[in-house]
Amino acid sequence: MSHYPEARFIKSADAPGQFVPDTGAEVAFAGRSNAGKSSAINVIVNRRQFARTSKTPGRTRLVNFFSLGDDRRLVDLPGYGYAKVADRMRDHWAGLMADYFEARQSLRGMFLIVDIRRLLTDYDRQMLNFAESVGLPSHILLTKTDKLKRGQAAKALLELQRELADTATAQHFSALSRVGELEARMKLDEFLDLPAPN
Ligand SMILES: Nc1nc2c(ncn2[C@@H]2O[C@H](COP(=O)(O)OP(=O)(O)O)[C@@H](O)[C@H]2O)c(=O)[nH]1
Ligand SMILES: [Mg+2]
Repeated sequence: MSHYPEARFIKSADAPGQFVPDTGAEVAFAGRSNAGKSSAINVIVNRRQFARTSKTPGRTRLVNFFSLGDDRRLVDLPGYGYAKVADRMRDHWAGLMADYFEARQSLRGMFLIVDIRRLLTDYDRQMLNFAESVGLPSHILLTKTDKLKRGQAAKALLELQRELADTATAQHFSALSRVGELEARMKLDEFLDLPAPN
């Protein structure tokens, strides 16, 4: 049984005019391509194939809105990170992200999905900056922890937490072993329950 039984895809947007009405509360999910964002969303919502794992042509470049019921939303943000993204595409992406973070009154926080073997990339730092610039809390899922030995995984999390200091919280996660599933869901609910910033 899903923790969000009413979860459903609403729509994809390529420009602010296509965003869904800005009411209620939403949490944005960001992550470099292939970090494991779609897999993490599927585990948190507890539905196989909810946010399609890997490449749904087109969708990966769009802002995808999902309803969680009760005017609460999960928003799957476009990632980049393939070496050869054209400058023009990257500019469009940066503009769309800036518009999204500045426009959304209903935005309560960001989940950033990071591959534990890669740690923070320039993309991740940009996303943390977007959230911080509009005063939003960020939470990092250090995913694919199943790929590392326990000691290595613990060390990676500690190093990340030291680097982040107060800018974000972080936890271990694995879509494969489902490590961190409950913690992630609790954090998502916590963000969705935050009051609107003034
Ligand atoms: N071992 C392992 N593989 C994962 C995990 N999460 C995702 N993957 C794999 O990583 C690849 C990219 O995952 P996907 O969710 O599509 O990444 P996205 O591009 O960020 O949405 C796929 O082959 C997944 O099966 C995880 O926690 N553990
Ligand atoms: Mg994906």
